[in-house]
Amino acid sequence: MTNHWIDLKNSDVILAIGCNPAENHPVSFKWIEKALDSGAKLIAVDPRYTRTASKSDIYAQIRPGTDIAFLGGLMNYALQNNLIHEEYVREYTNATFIVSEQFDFQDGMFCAFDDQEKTYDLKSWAYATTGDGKPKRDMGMKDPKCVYQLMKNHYKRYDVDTVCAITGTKKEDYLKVAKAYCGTGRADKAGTILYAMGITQSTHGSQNVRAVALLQMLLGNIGIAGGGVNALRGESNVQGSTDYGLLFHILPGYLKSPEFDNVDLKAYNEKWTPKTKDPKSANWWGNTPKYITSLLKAWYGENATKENDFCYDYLPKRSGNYSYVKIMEKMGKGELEGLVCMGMNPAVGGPDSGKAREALGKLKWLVTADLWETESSIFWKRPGVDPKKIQTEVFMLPAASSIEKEGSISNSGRWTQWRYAAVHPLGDSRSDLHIIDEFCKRVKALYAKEGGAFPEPITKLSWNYGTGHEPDVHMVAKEINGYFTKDMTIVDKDKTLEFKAGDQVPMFKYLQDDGSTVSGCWIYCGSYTKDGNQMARRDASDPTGLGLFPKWSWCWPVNRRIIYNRASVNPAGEPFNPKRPVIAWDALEKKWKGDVPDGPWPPMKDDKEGKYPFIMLPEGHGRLYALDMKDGPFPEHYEPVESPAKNLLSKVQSNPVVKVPKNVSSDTTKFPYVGTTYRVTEHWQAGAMTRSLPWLVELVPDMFVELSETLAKQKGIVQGDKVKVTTERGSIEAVALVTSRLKPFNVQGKMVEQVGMPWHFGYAGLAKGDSGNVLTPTVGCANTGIPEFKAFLCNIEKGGKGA
Ligand SMILES: Nc1nc2c(c(=O)[nH]1)N[C@H]1C(S)=C(S)[C@@H](COP(=O)(O)OP(=O)(O)OC[C@H]3O[C@@H](n4cnc5c(=O)[nH]c(N)nc54)[C@H](O)[C@@H]3O)O[C@H]1N2
Ligand SMILES: Nc1nc2c(c(=O)[nH]1)N[C@H]1C(S)=C(S)[C@@H](COP(=O)(O)OP(=O)(O)OC[C@H]3O[C@@H](n4cnc5c(=O)[nH]c(N)nc54)[C@H](O)[C@@H]3O)O[C@H]1N2
Ligand SMILES: [Mo]
Repeated sequence: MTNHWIDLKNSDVILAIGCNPAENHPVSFKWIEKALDSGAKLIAVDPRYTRTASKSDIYAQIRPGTDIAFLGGLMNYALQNNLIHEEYVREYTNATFIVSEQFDFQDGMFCAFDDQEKTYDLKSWAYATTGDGKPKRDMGMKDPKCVYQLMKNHYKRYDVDTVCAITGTKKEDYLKVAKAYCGTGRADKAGTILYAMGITQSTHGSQNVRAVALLQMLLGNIGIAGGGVNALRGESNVQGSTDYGLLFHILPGYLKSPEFDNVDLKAYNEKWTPKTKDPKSANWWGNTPKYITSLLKAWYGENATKENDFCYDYLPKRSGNYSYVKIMEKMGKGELEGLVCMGMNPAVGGPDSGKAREALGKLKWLVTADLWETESSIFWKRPGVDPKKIQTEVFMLPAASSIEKEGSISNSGRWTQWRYAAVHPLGDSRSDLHIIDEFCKRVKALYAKEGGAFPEPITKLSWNYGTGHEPDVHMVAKEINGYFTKDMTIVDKDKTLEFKAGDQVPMFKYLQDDGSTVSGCWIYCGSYTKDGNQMARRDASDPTGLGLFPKWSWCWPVNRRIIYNRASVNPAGEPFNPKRPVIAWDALEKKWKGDVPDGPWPPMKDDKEGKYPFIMLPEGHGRLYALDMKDGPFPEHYEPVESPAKNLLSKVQSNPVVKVPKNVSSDTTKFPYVGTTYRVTEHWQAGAMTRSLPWLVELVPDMFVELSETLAKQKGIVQGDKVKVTTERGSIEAVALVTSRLKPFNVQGKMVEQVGMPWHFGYAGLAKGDSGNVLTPTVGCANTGIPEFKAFLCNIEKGGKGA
């Protein structure tokens, strides 16, 4: 989230699109209700009439996978009806930037596409530059090649009738949404967009998120109280896990993981340190060398020296895609020997789970660290297989649950809160930290004894978290924050600061690229300082009244509660909305008041020291037009890979950059219905956590599928019937739930039915049932690889699998 949970109370209009907070983030709903109590409007955009929809002022039904059309239409509405926040757009976004002559868009395709490789040449989308290397701009936004005009032209095609023919939304509902939401383009109104899996789980998921950001920028809604682009993060601490680099393409703190041709630290820094010629751009990623060096010092300690490139050689280099889908593909081909699954259940959670279960059987060994026996740990005795034919050796490590261990946890609003163990771990179960610590120590000892092809990345690791039975979680947290490795004097403006070797670094602006600082995750620098563990703070004072609670826990970066907050003020530093100021420039004291500003510099208007507000981009301006998305600078509507409809906007049916596997089918005679998967309050994820608890099992005991009254009638299905649902991947059996919450979509004049289902079931635990993911396709987003779980084609028949 750019903002945070409590900030929802400051919104005038809340647009929940592709998320169902009432069921999946129930605590957040308290803040939505607070906003509603103060007169805010809630809009729910969802294929199903959900519990969130039931509390909304406006509900708009949308066909799965068509959010770019929906959001693009809203952008068009705002642009055509002069509802944008013009000053914000002109000053803070790249609307005024002029794009290179080469850029072009024709009938669904951007320029420079390689049909063989299915990739675009991203360089063809660059900005046009002036003689001194700065981007060319037209502050009047009239130049036909400026981003504003290109954008206006692009979304002109997204008129209300076309949009509704694509999304299946009723025109009157769509117009209500457009009017209410685009009304937040005024300086004194705040609109927030909440999104989650209905937006991301798509072959154009990242472009869906971009569309959300574009609309928010046009309306001047980023950086302000009650605004923002707000992803409702899923599992507790999923925010923390991405912050710490759990994904293959990033290291802790969103540093890029090295690519194969980043041959040494110099080459890495060259590639990943953006440059700018504009003195008004803070270009914060310009600090990359400091953060990567401090990270290497955290990992390799005294072994990391300037002479040996701080052990950069020990980092793995990537030359392809190592996302979940690719790992499973490799596993299926027998190319992986072993797999460690810590708190993960791929036999149920991943797409095409029939294939995933087979793939697990190709492993020599599998380790699961979990609270429960899961479908993954007993995949070898799943229904329909002969355990004797599966050779995989499975080790189950009992893990301690969240309430049995101490440590930090980061919520969607980037607040990192310290928690204490409430009870001792049950039986022989151990914390994940303990398990990893043991793994590491033992593997290190093995490499030290036996050597190997390249043992140094392991043997040279600096690994010391105390001598107790449990590793010391405070030592880990202090290392993440970072400390000085030698005595230092730092001059910061008018202050001279003295630090001793071993002192905690107070904030990331003091991190260095010469080995004199250690920091395990630069964005968390400031979380554990000489003043102690900031994450454990519990002071409930709220001086601004906006719910920022600056002394409650700690939030990255530098305890800034609303990021990009310099965009909440005009170029002179005055809040756009004086009633809800996040920050304001005090010209007498020459400093910002309110939230921690996005950098200490004076307002942008200041000729000498002023800076643009979007400090993480080299050009300092929010990108209405992106330079680095694999599938285009503007989000463009494409159909999901399996779709009942032809793309109405161009001849390009689905995302051209996505490679499509064999086992997908858009044969609507075989698979006439749109299938979609989602969560229910009573169950959690792949189900290990809830299908073993008798109380929850009693509430929702069976795998079910939901269908409309019209489809039920057509198929002769009644409530409680056994039904069989089939896709190109496989079939499942479930109990029918006939409901008026699901309605067919009007797709270009033809009614298309939907079949909805949870994905929480499997063959382990107390409540057993077929898994929704037997049906879903292994095809993912062009930029992230997240699978298209929300839109596929299926058939439904009365009777179980035997039918
Ligand atoms: N009780 C409970 N709570 C949970 C979880 C759980 O399993 N159980 N899981 C947690 C996790 S890890 C996550 S990631 C979050 C996910 O939270 P959400 O994203 O809210 O979860 P979903 O129910 O998967 O999807 C949200 C909504 O998107 C709708 N949808 C489907 N396709 C589309 C589409 O194309 N466009 C739009 N606009 N909407 C669409 C679905 O009908 C659904 O109502 O929930 C977290 N909270
Ligand atoms: N069809 C479909 N599939 C989906 C989705 C969807 O919307 N539709 N959503 C996707 C999403 S958003 C997600 S996040 C994934 C989730 O997929 P998974 O992560 O595979 O599913 P979980 O059930 O959350 O698995 C977490 C496991 O961790 C264990 N666990 C809990 N606490 C701890 C702990 O402290 N330590 C350890 N070691 N283990 C612990 C639990 O018992 C559980 O078995 O599924 C994805 N799959
Ligand atoms: Mo998730």
